[in-house]
Amino acid sequence: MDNANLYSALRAAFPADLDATAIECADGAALSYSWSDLERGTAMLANLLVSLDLPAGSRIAAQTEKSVEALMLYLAVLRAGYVYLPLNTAYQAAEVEYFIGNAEPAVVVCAGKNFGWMSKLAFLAEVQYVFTLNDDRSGTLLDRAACQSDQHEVAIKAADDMAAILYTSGTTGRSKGAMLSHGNLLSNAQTLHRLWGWQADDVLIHALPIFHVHGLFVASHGALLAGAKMIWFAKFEPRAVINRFADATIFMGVPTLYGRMLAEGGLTPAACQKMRLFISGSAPLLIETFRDWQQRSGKTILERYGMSETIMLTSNPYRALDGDRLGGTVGLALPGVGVRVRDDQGQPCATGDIGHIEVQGPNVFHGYWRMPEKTREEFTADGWFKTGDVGRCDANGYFTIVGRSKDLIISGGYNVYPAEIEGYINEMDGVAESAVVGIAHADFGEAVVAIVIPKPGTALDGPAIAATLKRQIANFKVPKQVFIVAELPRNTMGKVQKNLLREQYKGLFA
Ligand code: MCA
Ligand code: AMP
Repeated sequence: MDNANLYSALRAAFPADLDATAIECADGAALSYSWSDLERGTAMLANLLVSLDLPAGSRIAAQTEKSVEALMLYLAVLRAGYVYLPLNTAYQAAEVEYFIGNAEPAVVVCAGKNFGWMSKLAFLAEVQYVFTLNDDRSGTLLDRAACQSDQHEVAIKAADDMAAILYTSGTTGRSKGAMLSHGNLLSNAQTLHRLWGWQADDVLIHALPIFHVHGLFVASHGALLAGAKMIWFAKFEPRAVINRFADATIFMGVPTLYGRMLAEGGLTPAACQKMRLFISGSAPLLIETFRDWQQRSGKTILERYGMSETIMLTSNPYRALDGDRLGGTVGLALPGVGVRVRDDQGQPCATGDIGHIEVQGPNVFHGYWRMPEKTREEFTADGWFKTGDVGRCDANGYFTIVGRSKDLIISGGYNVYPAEIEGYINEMDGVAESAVVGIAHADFGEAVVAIVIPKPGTALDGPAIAATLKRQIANFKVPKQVFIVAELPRNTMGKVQKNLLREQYKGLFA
C-alpha cells in the first residue's frame, strides 16, 4: 500500500548525502542541522508521541517561538500520523483558551515562560500532556524525546487524512479551524515545486513565522521537497537578511518585509545577483513596492495568492516564456486549481468584470473543524469554495484582487477580524458601541483603528482602551489608534458605513 503521509514524500526528497546541511541558523549561535539530524530528531519526537498512546486523529497544539526544533515537532506530528495545530506566539491566554477548548488537543507544547497559565487552562480542558519547548533547545519536550529511539517507521496515512488544523478568524463568530489533509499539502507543494523550478542546489532564506501557511507550508515544504538548504532566521531582520542574499537563491516574504528591506541601504543588484526568486504574498503588494524592488535589486518579485483554507491558488509566472510577472496582479491559476469570478447571483463574470473569487482543486481544505454548517455555507452548490475575496480576471488569465467581501484587515500579513476586536471593546465599561476598520499604513499595509462611542454621560480615553486591549489580545490586533466620537455614520438601514470611516481616517498613517 502506498503511504500518502506527507512526511514520506518529504523524506524521499532528502539528498543522498544525509550529512549535508539542511538548515543553517542565521541568528544567535552558529548552529546547523544536517538532513540526518532532521530525520533522527523527528523520529525521536515521533516516537515520544507514539509512546503516549494517543487516540487516532489526536491534535497536537504548539505555541512556541520559531526554532528548528519547533519545525521538527511539526514534521514529527506528520510522521506519527497525528494532526498539527500551530498557534501564533502573540496569542494571549483568552485566545489560546478558545483554540484549546475547540480543538481539544491531546498534547500542548508551549514556551517554558508560558507553562504556568498554559498548563492551567490545558488541564482544565482535559488535555493529557503539556510539554515545554524553548528557543534555546531546552524544555521537557526534548528532554523526554532524548531517551527515544532515532528510528521510526512513518505512520501510514491516506491522502484524505487530516494533517493540520489552521485557525482562521470568523467574520461574525469565533475562529474556525480549517482542516487540511496530507493530500492537500502534498499536491500544493508538488505543484509549486514544479512551477517555481525548485532545485536541490537552491538555498531558501526562511525569515517568516512557522505558525501560518506561508512560513510553515509554502516556504518549508518548498525547501524540504527539493532537498534544498534553508538559512533560518528566527526573527526577520532586514539588514541581516540582505547580507545573506549573496549565499541564497530564494526568498519569501509578506509585503511588510519587502518594504522594510527597501528602507535599508544595502539593497543593490550586486547584493541580489545570486538570488533567482523573490516571492511575495499573504497581503496585497503595492505597485510602488514592486517597482522600487525591481529598480533597487534588479529582480522582479513574483506575487502569488492563497488562503489558509486552500494553501496556494494563483501565481505570477516563474519562467519568462510563460508570461510576464505583472505587478498589482496575483497571476494565473495554479495548474490543477480552478479559479473563477462570479457575480452576486452566482453567474460567471465577463472577462475583466469584478466579482467573487471561487476556487476548486486538490488543495482545497476538507471543511471547518466541527462546523459542518459553516463549511456548507462557504461552498457553492457545485462544490467551489467561496474565498471572500473580490477580484477580476483579464483576457490572459491574470487575476487581480480588488477587495474583500469579508470584513477582514490584513496587517503586516496577519489577519484581524474587526468583529472580534469590536466585541472586546463593546464589553468595556462606558462603551456604547464601536467600529474597527483597516487604514492604509506605510509599514503594515493596513493598520487597525477603532472608533468608539461612549454611553451617555461617560468619558472614555482612547489610549486607555488600547492599553486594556493590549493585556487581552495578540499585540498585532491592538488598534494603533482609538478615537472617541459622538456617533458613527449609518446608512438608511441603520448599518455602520465603514467605507465612510475608512475615507475619513485614510491619511492617518500617511
Ligand atoms: C508586529 N506588530 C504589528 C505586526 N507585527 N502590528 C501590526 N501588524 C503586524 N503584523 C507590532 C507589535 O504589536 C508591536 O507593537 C511591535 O509591532 C513590535 O512587535 P514585533 O513582534 O517585534 O514586530 P516585528 O518583529 O517587527 O514583526 C513585524 C513582522 C511580523 C516581521 C512584519 O508581523 C511578521 O512576521 N509578519 C508576517 C506574518 C505572516 O507570516 N503571515 C503569513 C500568513 P507594540 O510595541 O506596540 O506592542 S499566511 C497567509 O496569509 C496566507 C495563506 C498566504 O497567502 O500566505
Ligand atoms: P489567511 O486567512 O491568513 O489564510 O489569509 C488569506 C487571505 O489573505 C486571502 O483571502 C486574501 O484576502 C489575502 N491574500 C493572500 N495573498 C494575497 C495577495 N497576494 N494579494 C492580496 N491578498 C492576499
